[in-house]
Amino acid sequence: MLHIVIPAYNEELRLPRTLRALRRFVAQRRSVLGEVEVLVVDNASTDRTAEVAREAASPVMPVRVVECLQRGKGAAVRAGLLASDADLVAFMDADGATDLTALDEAWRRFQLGADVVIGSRALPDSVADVRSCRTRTAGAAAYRRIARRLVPGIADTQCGFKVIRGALARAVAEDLSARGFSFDVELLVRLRAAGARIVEIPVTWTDVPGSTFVPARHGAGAFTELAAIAWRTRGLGAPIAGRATVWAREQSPMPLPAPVALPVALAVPAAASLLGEA
Ligand SMILES: Nc1nc2c(ncn2[C@@H]2O[C@H](COP(=O)(O)OP(=O)(O)O)[C@@H](O)[C@H]2O)c(=O)[nH]1
Ligand SMILES: [Mg+2]
Repeated sequence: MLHIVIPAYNEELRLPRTLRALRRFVAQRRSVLGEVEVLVVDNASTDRTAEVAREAASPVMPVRVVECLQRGKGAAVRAGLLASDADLVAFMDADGATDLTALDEAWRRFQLGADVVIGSRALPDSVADVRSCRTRTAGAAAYRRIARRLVPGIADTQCGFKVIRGALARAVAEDLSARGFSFDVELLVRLRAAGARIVEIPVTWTDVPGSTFVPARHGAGAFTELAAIAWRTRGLGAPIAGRATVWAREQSPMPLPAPVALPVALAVPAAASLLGEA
């Protein structure tokens, strides 16, 4: 069984189209994917997000609404992962930016032994129609440089499309503390530390207007959060050898201190120096 988590904050306009496309896709792939349920995580929306999600439910593709009162994409995805109980859990954005054929490729990679399959807009075969403003593009390049220090070898940590083996996703989600847009980096650091085999696949990605990421509002927070992640996960480092039992709760890393709220002026240089960038 596959659960697809969609974090959603005020997505009444973008979600219906995404759910329609997903339903068509799931109907075509039923024999391969088996049962598929969508978990829309309503992140304290003030619009009709929950209603439009429920309206999209069908026997082919049930839709469950999970409430998450704590704001932030990270908080929403975490709530969705913890609410799932499927063998495989995917998450993707409400805008449907990633072409759904990524699920076919992810499925194939799981058959070949992957534990985690992440979409990437930065591989030679990726097709990414990115139409960001200059501030976001420049910020994204700086962000990528720092993120790569935390998860070396991963070209695109921020693509909204990721699929994880269910038990692994739930074990790792328990420990996630990043609540904002940088949670992907913490997720990847922790998955790697758990010994998971992470495979990055090229995706076709279309820029969908109406992004909830506003550089002026979320940019600084994303960097601050990255610094906090670097600090919190500093002991995790190298993957644990072998992978048989690493997902058991008792083997999870030691408890970590509460999130550090650094002012951004300190956070970016701090992140850079923690990561050897300074
Ligand atoms: N900005 C924001 N997005 C959230 C929040 N909670 C969930 N989300 C969802 O996170 C996803 C972010 O994707 P999107 O807005 O397309 O951002 P982008 O793809 O990075 O430009 C969407 O599905 C949002 O609805 C939140 O508290 N704030
Ligand atoms: Mg988007």
